[in-house]
This record gives sequence, structure tokens and C-alpha cells, in this order.
Amino acid sequence: MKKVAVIMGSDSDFKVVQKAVLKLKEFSVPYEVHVMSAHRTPDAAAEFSKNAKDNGFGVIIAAAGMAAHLAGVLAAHTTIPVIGIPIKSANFDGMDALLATVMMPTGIPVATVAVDGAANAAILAVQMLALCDDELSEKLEKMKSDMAAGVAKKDEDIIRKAEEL
Ligand code: RP5
Repeated sequence: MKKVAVIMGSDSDFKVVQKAVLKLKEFSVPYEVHVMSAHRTPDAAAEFSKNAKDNGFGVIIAAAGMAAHLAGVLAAHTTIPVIGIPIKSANFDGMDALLATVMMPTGIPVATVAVDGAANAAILAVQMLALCDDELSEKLEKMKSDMAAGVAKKDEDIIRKAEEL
């Protein structure tokens, strides 16, 4: 199976990014985690991305806050899909990172999830890999049916609670 690269702009992003790592573990998808910055280590980020396909990666997840150019820079150097996680920082509630991640020019897409949406980034990466992997696809089906069962249970509970008021 191809690996997922989980790249973050700073170790300070890991509190959020670990939710993506946990989700990839849940699906037993192989991954590598790195700190690389579009601004502080631009050459390392470009080099990683240029070689990602040859190094067995199928998807790159890139998380960054503030002027969040990491996902875009990684996407500029590869043809494998890049998923961006805008990280919320002290100012602007993450709107700065959201716009910097999502507003890519035509030709260089970054599939951007919600601000701090690390778990969804991992699920999207798994969905991409599952296009060529039936076992992964079945795990995704199970995740969806478990989720639906969870909501059905909450529905029953809330109906009962409302009746007991
Ligand atoms: C971004 O700047 C990083 O992704 C991080 O979200 C933010 C702050 O980085 P640190 O100053 O905490 O290293 O590049």
C-alpha cells in the first residue's frame, strides 16, 4: 500500500495533527510524519515533495498555520494529491491559514479541510488510497455504518429524554 506523508510546518502544530496520525493508525495505513516549513526550510520541503512519488507516497497531508503556504508549496512540486489542514493560531481564528491553504491557482489544487480538521484530512487520504484497495474501502464502509448506528442510538436516547421531561 502507498504511504501517507503527514507534514507540519512546526512541531507546535502537532497537537492538532496527531488526530490525523491516530486516524491513519486506525485504518492501518502506513505513514511518515515530518516537520518541514515552506518558509524556514523551503529547500527540504521542495525536495521531499519532488521525491514523494518515487519514495512510495500516495498522498501528502500538509498542516500549517498563519501564512500557511506549506500545502501549496508541496503541491507545486508533485502530481500526487495534497490535502491541506489550516491550523488555527492566536490571531484571526485560523482564517489566515484557511485562505492561504485553500486559495490556490488553477493547476495546483490543494484539497483543503476545515480549520484544524486533521481527522477529516486523514479520512480523505484513506478514501483516495481506497480507490485501489478493496480492504480499505470495506473499512471505510464500516466506519460510515458505525457512525450511522451511533446517530440512530443518539436519536433513540434523545426521544426518550424528551418524553421524560
Ligand atoms: C507555521 O507557523 C506553522 O505551521 C505554525 O502553525 C506557525 C507557528 O509556528 P511556530 O512559531 O510555533 O514554530 O509555519
